[in-house]
Amino acid sequence: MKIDLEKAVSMLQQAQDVEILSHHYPDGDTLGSAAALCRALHLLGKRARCTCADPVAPKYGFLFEGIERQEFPAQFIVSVDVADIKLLGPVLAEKHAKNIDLCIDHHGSHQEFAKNTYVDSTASAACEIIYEVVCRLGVVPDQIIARAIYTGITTDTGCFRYSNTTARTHEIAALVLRTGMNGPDINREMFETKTRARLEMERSVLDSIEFYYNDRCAVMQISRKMIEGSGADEGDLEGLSSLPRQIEGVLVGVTMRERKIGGYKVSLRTLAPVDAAKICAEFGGGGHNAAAGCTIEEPFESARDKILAVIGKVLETM
Ligand SMILES: [Mn+2]
Repeated sequence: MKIDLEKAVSMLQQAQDVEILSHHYPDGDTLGSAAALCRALHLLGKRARCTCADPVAPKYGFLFEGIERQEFPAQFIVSVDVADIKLLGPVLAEKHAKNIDLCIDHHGSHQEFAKNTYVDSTASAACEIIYEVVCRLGVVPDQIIARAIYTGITTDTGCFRYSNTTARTHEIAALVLRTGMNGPDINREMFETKTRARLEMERSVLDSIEFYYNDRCAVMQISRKMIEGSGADEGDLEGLSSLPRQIEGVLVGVTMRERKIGGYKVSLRTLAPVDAAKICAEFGGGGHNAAAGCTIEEPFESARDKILAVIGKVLETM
């Protein structure tokens, strides 16, 4: 059932022993949302903990500093920034197929799976919504909450550069910065500092880029061999998918990442009027207008050709 923000807040107000679920391949937004909400619930005297199928990359470790890890049987389960139950990862998706009480999300392509769903697709990040939730719960954000919210917003907006960035995005960023938290430090850590493994990844993925449709589409490959050869972890891979679209004239940037279990995780970054979510929907995926993803369980060449065929049809009309 779709609910409004007020109802979502009142459910959290009444909830006890809360488990907060993030999506797999966790990014700054799903982790920032979980950390901020968990901290707010602790400040209200409730028990709460964060759960994710994949380990938290070291660059996001600071989000959970100062948040005590609590063990208890969960009474209330809430997911944050999860557009589709599949995105919890296979194990958690099966475990929580029917028992998620509340879902808070900002993906326009959201596929309902929870008992109660609040989606605001105008929010640049789930963290924008979580900021509202925290305040409406009566919690004054401290620096732990503030930096978690800021991290989610800055990572989902590419440091306030993407088209999802609104006046509201900047307003919330300003409000959390007023706690005295250090924004520039977070942005340096998220966008400027790279590990050696990350640099090696960039070297090899840039080399893999191929152009199609009069250079309006660029396809980049991230193979298991590249990942293993560079020693990259999940955090080192994040944001690589924004590289193909940075090329002048490219309307569709495609990143094809080979999965451990075979097949490819495909990430699309597009410029208007190309709708990334619509293209990914053809393969059972989704996301936003400018950023979306799907999975194609085929070897590289056939997976690439399948996505290229759909992209070609879209570009043909432009
Ligand atoms: Mn998000």
